[in-house]
Amino acid sequence: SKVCVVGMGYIGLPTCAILAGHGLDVIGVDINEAVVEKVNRGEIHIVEPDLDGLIQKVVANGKLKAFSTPQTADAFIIAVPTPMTDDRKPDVTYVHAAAKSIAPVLKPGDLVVLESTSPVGTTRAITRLIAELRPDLKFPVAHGEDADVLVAYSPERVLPGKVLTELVNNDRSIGGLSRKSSQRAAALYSTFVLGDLFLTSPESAELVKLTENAFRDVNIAFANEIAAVCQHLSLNVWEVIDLANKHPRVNILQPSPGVGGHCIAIDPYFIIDSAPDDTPLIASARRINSGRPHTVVRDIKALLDPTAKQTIACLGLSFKPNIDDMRESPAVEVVELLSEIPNLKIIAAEPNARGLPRQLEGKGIEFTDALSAIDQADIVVLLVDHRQFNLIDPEALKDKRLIDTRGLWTWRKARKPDARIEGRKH
Ligand code: SAJ
Repeated sequence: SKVCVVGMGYIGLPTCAILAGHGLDVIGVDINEAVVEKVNRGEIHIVEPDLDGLIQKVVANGKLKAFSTPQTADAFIIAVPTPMTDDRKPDVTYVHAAAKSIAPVLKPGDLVVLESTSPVGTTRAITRLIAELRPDLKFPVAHGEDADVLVAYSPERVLPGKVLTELVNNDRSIGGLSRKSSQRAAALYSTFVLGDLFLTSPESAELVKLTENAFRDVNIAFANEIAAVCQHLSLNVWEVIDLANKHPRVNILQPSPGVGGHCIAIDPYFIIDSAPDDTPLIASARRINSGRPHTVVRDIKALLDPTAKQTIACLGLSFKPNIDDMRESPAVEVVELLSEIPNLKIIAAEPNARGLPRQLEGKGIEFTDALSAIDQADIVVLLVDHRQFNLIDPEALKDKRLIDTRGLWTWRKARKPDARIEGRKH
């Protein structure tokens, strides 16, 4: 059977690769011509381990072909971005546009699956949108089990950096607009998913996805709140959390200079927008996490001598360790805030990138490798716990004032060997 994947980004492209790798004929669609051309040459435009080889193979054997508009197929997967507007509301423009773009090529028996993270109600809304454009077809919004086009929501939940393994191994929720819709979607996913498939309603599946990311945000906010408490009491938060986590039913996440990326810092707002009066905890977690870059800058300012010219080394710019993605990165926000401080020379290092991200350009910030940044600096701030930074010789940091926002040097490497008495179960 033939599958048409609309959107060849961080989710769509790996999905194309996996489907085609399992022998299905795949049509990849993207409105960006450059992406279409690149994929048709067997190349990729995103960074994801092992994806390049797989795309090269499935383009070479003719299983994946890219186009700039949807083509006839038996199943359609929509995987386009759902960004947030400036007033923190979900922007479903791309999802609506993608849905409209497939309407002309739909035929009886086809399946449409929305995978994009979406506010509750989106799957039903786009089905109505398509139904208006195709009055000749029966959709499950008006015709239930008698519909001749099937529609479902099934969110992606893969971790960037592990997309190819998580696409296959993670369980999935599948919310069909009818029972037949869920079953058809399950049949499609079972061609490559080894995890379990759980059938539910589209609205529940939509909220499930948002809930997963809000859960992580709230839990990171908890760790960040404990970090603030520890700072107030002059205690080491890394030690406190580490020891609390020895409890069999406690599993606290790690404090950080903030929460970045395109999902966890955004999806909670989609829940808040749906039920503003019922989400004080989720809203408060967002405030805690988005205030973290300012806390780091406040701590740095406290170390500065306002009368002298000083140099600060900022280590790491990506939004989490061992990736190159600097979108919505709290590390970038910290550096941006620092660039407003007079008399402070900033040297940034990001071992996974070749230079500064656009929003840091033209601000007099130098970009170099970690060791030479440290060498020139009075103050060193660790913003991302990249594995390269773990290998830095403590000697190099000896005479520096340090701010370790990830606990890499101040706890993970400084754990006292005599602070543990092994129990007899070992
Ligand atoms: N972070 C902390 N402390 C922690 C863990 C993470 O501050 O203990 C920060 C990271 O530094 C980073 C941010 O949170 O800035 C997000 O990183 P992440 O690794 O937690 O998650 P993402 O954004 O890469 O991917 C998430 C995943 N969701 C969950 O784990 C619930 C992934 O499974 C989703 O598919 C993805 O969002 C998505 O696309 O929605």
